[in-house]
Amino acid sequence: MALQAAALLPSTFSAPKEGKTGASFKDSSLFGVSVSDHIRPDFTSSALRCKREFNHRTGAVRAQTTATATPAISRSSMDGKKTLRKGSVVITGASSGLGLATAKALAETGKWHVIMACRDFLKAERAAKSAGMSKENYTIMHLDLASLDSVRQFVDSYKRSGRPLDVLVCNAAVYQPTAKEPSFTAEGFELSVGTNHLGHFLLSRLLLDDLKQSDYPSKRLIIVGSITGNTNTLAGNVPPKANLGDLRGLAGGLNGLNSSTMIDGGDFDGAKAYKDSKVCNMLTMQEFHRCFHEETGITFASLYPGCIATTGLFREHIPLFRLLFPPFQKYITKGFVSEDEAGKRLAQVVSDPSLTKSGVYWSWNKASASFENQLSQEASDQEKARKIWELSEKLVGLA
Ligand code: NDP
Ligand code: PMR
Repeated sequence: MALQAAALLPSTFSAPKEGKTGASFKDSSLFGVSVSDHIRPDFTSSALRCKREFNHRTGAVRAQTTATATPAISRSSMDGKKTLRKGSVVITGASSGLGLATAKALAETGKWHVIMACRDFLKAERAAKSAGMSKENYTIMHLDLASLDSVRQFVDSYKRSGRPLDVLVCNAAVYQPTAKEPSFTAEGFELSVGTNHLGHFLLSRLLLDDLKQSDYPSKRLIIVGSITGNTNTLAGNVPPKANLGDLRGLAGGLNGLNSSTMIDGGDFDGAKAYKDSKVCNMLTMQEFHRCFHEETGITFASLYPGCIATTGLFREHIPLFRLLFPPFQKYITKGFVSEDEAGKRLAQVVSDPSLTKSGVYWSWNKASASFENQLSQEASDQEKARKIWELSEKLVGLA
């Protein structure tokens, strides 16, 4: 399959300029400002989607006044030193691969409590143990992104737990490259887009207010993207290419009954559905940024962590692919990164004080330095982002 794909590659690619960092590390939102408490916006309501204009009219931005049981920064009465409480970070799909490596990297610092939001509780518990994570640094909570009821239940339990939410990482994903027929989420959406995009869309929307309430110095919503959704790269030009078309399949509910299972309305293709879902992830991050960064101070970011060719993502691929993919990425494309290294990269996007710029798609160069990458035309199309947002709101029951 890999060789077939190579033969189909077009000859003109413009890969992103690695190593050139266009990143501006200045960001006024590091010490968060947020909307006045008396105007508590309902972030789940479609009518109040872009509240920036609302703020401009009312001038309602002022310093955060939300009372929390344990303020993020407190001054010790003994020596007057400022101390920062542990950050609370929710990571979806933390039972393996990138999510687990990130959970481990953050837990090891002792500065983070990681909420591992996983569909398989036992698997997550075993994974945390074998990664050597200490009990006091993590909590496992059940979340099945392929069920919107489960997403809502997770959000309810999280809110009831009374924990602050400082960072949310939308990491979980499924990839079905060999599926001949589509499979579906509990609500009947094609599984890859249903899980990777729609499940995360509902989760982030329902938790946005909790992030806003956080008094942590830098609060963030991170949605993991990928190079394979970006057709301005070599990897993104390996067929089947991501293409959301006019969104007719998404508008029809991706159910394979009265609509196509594919966003663009085409025939089912599991590999394309995954890549399309990654484009949705990257567009959603940008729409969040446009609508909510200014008024909430939340940093919205996406990233391509490198090719982590050994993870469970390829579990449904043919055995020959699983055998050849890691050496191919290591020695031919040189895009390979270990799970550990990728986990450190995502942990950086979670906690590094220099990565607070919002609306950015982060990548890393060969020296493992982060840089702001360029998204493909489709993955940065504002009009498409807005339409996907509106259609997704309808599908998940927010509009
Ligand atoms: P893994 O398969 O190792 O991890 C995926 C995680 O998602 C698993 O923990 C899995 O749970 C979880 N998951 C799947 N379905 C659901 C669901 N319905 N509800 C809750 N959790 C679910 O793959 P990776 O670590 O590689 O992937 C992590 C992220 O990295 C994805 O967003 C992927 O797109 C992205 N990425 C990966 C790259 C790579 O080269 N591997 C490259 C670029 C981006 P379980 O353990 O129960 O199966
Ligand atoms: Mg790809 C610099 C070149 C590069 C990089 C960084 C990746 C990453 N890949 C590259 C090139 C190529 N790949 C080339 C030239 C080929 C044809 C031989 C090729 C093939 C290929 C296949 C068949 N690559 C793949 C597949 C998959 O099934 C993976 C996929 O698309 O999953 C959706 C994949 C990937 N290549 C990558 C990365 C990161 C993946 C995993 C995709 C992801 O997680 O988004």
